[in-house]
Amino acid sequence: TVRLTIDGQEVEVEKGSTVLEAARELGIELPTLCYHEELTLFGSCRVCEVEDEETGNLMASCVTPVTEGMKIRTNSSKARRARRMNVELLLANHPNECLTCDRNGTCELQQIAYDLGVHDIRFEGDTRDHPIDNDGPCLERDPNKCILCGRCVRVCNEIQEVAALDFTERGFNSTVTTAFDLPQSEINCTNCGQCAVVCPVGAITEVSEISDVWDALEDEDQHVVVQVAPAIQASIGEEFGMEPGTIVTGKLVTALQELGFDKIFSTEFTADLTIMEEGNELLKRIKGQKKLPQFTSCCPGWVKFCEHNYPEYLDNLSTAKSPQQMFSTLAKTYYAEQEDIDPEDIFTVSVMPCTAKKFEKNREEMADSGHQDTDAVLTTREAARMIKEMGIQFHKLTDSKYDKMMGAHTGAGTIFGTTGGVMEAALRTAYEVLTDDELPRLDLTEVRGMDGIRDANVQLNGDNVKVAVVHGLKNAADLLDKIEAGEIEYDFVEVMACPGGCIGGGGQPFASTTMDVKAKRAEALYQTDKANTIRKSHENPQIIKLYEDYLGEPLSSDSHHLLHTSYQE
Ligand code: HC0
Ligand code: SF4
Repeated sequence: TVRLTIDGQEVEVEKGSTVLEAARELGIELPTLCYHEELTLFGSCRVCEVEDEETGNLMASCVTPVTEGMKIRTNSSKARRARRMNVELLLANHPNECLTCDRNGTCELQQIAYDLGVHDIRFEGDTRDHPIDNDGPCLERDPNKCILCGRCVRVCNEIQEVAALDFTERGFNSTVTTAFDLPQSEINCTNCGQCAVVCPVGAITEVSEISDVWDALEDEDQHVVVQVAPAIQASIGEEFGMEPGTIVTGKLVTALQELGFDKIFSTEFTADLTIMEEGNELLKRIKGQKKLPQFTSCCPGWVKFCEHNYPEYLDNLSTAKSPQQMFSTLAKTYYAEQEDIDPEDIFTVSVMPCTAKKFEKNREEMADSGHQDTDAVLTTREAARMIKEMGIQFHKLTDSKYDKMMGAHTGAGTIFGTTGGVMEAALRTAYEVLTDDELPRLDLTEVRGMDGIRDANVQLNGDNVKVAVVHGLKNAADLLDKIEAGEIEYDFVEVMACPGGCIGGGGQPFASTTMDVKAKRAEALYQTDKANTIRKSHENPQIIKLYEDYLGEPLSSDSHHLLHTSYQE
């Protein structure tokens, strides 16, 4: 360990720690912009500068390693002036659009400028005039707002191993962009949105579909149906000042009623349906009819990653559509028929923790109902914004329940929202379908947790089934490479593009990109599962009824037509 003094207080930290970490150990908060605890150190923004008491030198605390006997002052006037000046320099060529910026109120630069008391900007900088990239359905990139902190570049390289973004040019012309400056929608970007989540300012945001949804809600001829993804209930409360992991399912349903949706349903319903289809597909593959391992296919970021980088594994992807897409197809077929509504008049909205779901809905295969199945996708942030726009006092709302039929769900559907949840849900059902016995233990803790790659052996009717769970695309790539090299072998693998699974999705509240926040959201979903009286997908009474009344059985020809899809190299 190393001992040092910060602002007169002694602290002992591990060798190799940084001054920033030592300061945080003492509860001293320093402003940061380029720093992110899940990413490598960068040290470009210098808003975390502190002063060495002995030499009077300034240093960026986030990249300076501690040394024995060091004496640091974080709040000397020299350090404070330096930090303020660095922020002024950033602001000197930053567009003055705070009031209309998507990140107004959640922008880290805005907050730091306020906290450091930046009142006037002494430098006159030229503003930049780069074109905005909003070609695709998911993400919008405004390089003029970019402060070159490199968090997006690092998350895309280090966590996702996609490397879609990088710095180009130098000095004033320096910017972050794609190879050949192509639109982000035309490259290998998976639309995962992790770059947007870590961006401290408004340089990368989702493409908003809020106005499409308002239009539909105001159109009296449209029957507007909304589905809410499992992860939303554990995170949207944060947008209204609640603690991460506060479950707000009932309040959210009430809020969506107040917004004017005609029916409020849950994606957990079709998560249960996915298990029925995907689980039976797995059993079929294990009986030797198709390729193993089977990979889950519900995460559109992962699907696109596989299409781009591992096309030789496309036959291993489950053909089951994601719950979002199964839901929308059924809303315009099964539900339309049951309720006697012309599917032409149904507008389907989903509230998703994800930016890639906006891409998924636009895939040309996603029209099995005879119409585009999903009409609009709102991220958690967009849904919260609509609730705020209506002036709804979210925390004061009473609880309501999802509408019947496509709102019925089990605990298995709920845990889909966290890494490992799809696997656990699938195993609960596969076990009982195969063995005809009741599962001795419902909490399959082997596949829980936040480790990047987890695996387990499960006994299914005398067969040893090897399963694995990965989250974060770099972890997925590592696993695939090992499979390819013959180093490991699995029967069933769950892949989620975002660290933590959907609870850490690219559409989630900004304030919380750290693993401990994600762990709290995950824990909340597990608790919700535990509190449900029905915890296995095949016991969902509405799913049983759906098969009886409409689909026949899992993998029937109707199921194939409506609930399964194909992939593109
Ligand atoms: Fe997910 Fe989903 S669990 S991808 O993580 O499968 O986005 O929450 O809605 O579709 O159900 C996201 C979350 C979903 C889907 C479900 C799956
Ligand atoms: Fe990289 Fe994901 Fe951002 Fe695309 S959306 S640039 S893959 S981090």
